[in-house]
Amino acid sequence: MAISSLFIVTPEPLQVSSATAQLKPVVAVVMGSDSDLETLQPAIQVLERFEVAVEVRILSAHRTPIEMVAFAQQAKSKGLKVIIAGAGGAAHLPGMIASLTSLPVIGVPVQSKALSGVDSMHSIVQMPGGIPVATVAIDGGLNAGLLASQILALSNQNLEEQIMKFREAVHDEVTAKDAQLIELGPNDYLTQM
Ligand code: RP5
Repeated sequence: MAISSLFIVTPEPLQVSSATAQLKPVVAVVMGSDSDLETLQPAIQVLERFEVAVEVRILSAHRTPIEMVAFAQQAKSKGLKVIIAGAGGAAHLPGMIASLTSLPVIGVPVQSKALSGVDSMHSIVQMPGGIPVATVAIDGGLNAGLLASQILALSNQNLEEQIMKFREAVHDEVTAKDAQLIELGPNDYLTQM
């Protein structure tokens, strides 16, 4: 087994069934720019892995505010349950969307060139009282997808079982690495990383 990290953990190959692709989306993954897509991709992939139907959009709080408002206002009536919103820099998108819907919004601060994403994180995490946004780590797309899944799993036992299976895979990956570290010792382990 190669030692390098398996994240995103894939004990089974990622397969999006055509049935999932046709389902009505319950999670939206929205981003301020296509340059954010790579950061959001782990969220999309883990949701698809759990067969959660996803809508993916580019909606900018600054560049396409009218489209962003329309999306947020219609989100609940369209059947969406959770919104993941990623943005970088002056990252107003998650907060603006949260102000226009009662759906839970998970913000993903995208690493910016100038300030390494600290600007994005502060913009997203420092919401004023009254309009919450749940904020994951800078570039924390995977955790955003997992958190959205956990929210949906409150009323979906099958999904909860899949999340627990995923956690088992995460656990097994670490214990396998631990065993290999014990066997090889740190110097040889490092050369194989
Ligand atoms: C934000 O500005 C986007 O979320 C993106 O992270 C950042 C830079 O956008 P581009 O200049 O790459 O389009 O609105």
